[in-house]
Amino acid sequence: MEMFCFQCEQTAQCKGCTVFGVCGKSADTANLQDELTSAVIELANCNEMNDENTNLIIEGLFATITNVNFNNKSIKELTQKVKSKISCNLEFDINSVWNCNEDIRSLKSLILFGIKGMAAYAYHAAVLNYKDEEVNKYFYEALQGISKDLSVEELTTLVLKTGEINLKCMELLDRANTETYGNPVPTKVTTNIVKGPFIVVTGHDLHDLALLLEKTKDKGINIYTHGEMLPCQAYPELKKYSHLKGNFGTAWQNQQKEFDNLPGAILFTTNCIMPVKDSYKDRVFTTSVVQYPECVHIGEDKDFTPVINKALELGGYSEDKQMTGINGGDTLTVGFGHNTVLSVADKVIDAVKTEKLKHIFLVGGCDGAKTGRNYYTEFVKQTPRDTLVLTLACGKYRFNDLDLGDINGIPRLLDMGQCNDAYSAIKVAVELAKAFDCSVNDLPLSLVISWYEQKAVCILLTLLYLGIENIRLGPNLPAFVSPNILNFLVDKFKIKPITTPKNDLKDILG
Ligand code: SF4
Ligand code: SF3
Repeated sequence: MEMFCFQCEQTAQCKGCTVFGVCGKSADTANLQDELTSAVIELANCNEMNDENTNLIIEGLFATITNVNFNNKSIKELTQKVKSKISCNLEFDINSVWNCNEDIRSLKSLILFGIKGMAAYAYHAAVLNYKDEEVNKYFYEALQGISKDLSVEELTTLVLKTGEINLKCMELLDRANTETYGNPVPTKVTTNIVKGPFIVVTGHDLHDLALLLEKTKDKGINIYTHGEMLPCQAYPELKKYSHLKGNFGTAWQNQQKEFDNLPGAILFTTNCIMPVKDSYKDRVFTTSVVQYPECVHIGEDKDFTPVINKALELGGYSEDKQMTGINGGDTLTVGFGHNTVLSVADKVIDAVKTEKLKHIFLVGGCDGAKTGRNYYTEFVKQTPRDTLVLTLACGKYRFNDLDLGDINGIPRLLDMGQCNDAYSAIKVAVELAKAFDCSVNDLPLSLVISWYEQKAVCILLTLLYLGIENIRLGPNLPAFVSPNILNFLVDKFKIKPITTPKNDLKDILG
């Protein structure tokens, strides 16, 4: 075996990538990422918590998320930086986790992959100067737990605590984003591209987008969001820029096709970057934790000059270009975060009471390459007209160009934002439960989740920590969940795999 990685949904044969990553990660890169993870665990065990150590832990974990960093040189440099700070002689090798008893491995993987996702959220919040002592402290506790000889019970407690702390972390990021850029407001976004030079910005980092918008405002360059950047169009302090023109393309797994010979520059601020093809390698730029060999990296000075120059050099399309989402629609509506949805809570409650609204679905999570993922398109298409669909994260590209109509003036499809905006969905569910004086599980609400990478893992753990039952998960169950741990999740939380849209809808709606 040349490598071992089973952290994402597309892992080879639903077991593990052992020769080369399905994501394009080579064995070298995978092993360097393992070395980085081991070093981060040593640091968390040996050192006191301080800002410098915490930043290294967060960056180290974030860099190993699926489709973030393919650049061996930068992974080695980061590992050296972490190693140079380690203040004791502990030697830890993450392979000891991959090789241990399958239930322990499963629980430790849930914790490790969960805190990787949480590290991404903590990183975005920290960029905006929002930090939380409890969140930061937990990185050390969880990493120590992974290296210790703990029982199944002790590890299960840590798994659920990961969900608890991730809720705090998502709340922190929500505050960071909304206090810095305002509360998202409903906004219609076009998928069409105007002629002339342009830059496509992808990933999850609002701060990078804000900086680029400011730097390009008088340059005759238009900016388009892509992937998880789409919800940024709804934040008042970002949408105020008139050259933020629309959204380019669909979810991450289509980038090799959509970026092929693109006459514009592309800036990656986070995952998901796929192996970059020669036909557009010269126009891909990375920043923050994302890196790809041979692609220019914009460093901490955030000097976007090379991106701007490339956009000007390429010149964009010579005529306006009509483009659509995967179902043929050319308008996407965003901006239904907790603030907007709760402002019409009375209407929603009234519609439920008068039976105009029978059920609410949360259909969200990651998108991915598996063909079975059209389940989510079909599911949403088949939801009855007296139901609402809340959505978030990049899985929504499967259906966000559909016009589902409205109920009492409330659009039936409500885009709550990025994956981290699962916080909004939770807040809305909790408020509705209060209004109906019942538990979240007793609401006419069902969660149909798609997962791919580790941010989805921490969100799932948060939902489990909150005691939310009957989550439908797809397109596959994680390879790192052992049969015993799966039985536990099924018994305690009634978690279930998706089947077919028709069966699942019938089961949910009775
Ligand atoms: Fe395989 Fe996913 Fe790991 Fe990539 S991230 S090596 S696809 S399990
Ligand atoms: Fe998507 Fe990569 Fe997970 Fe933020 S961009 S959700 S997969």
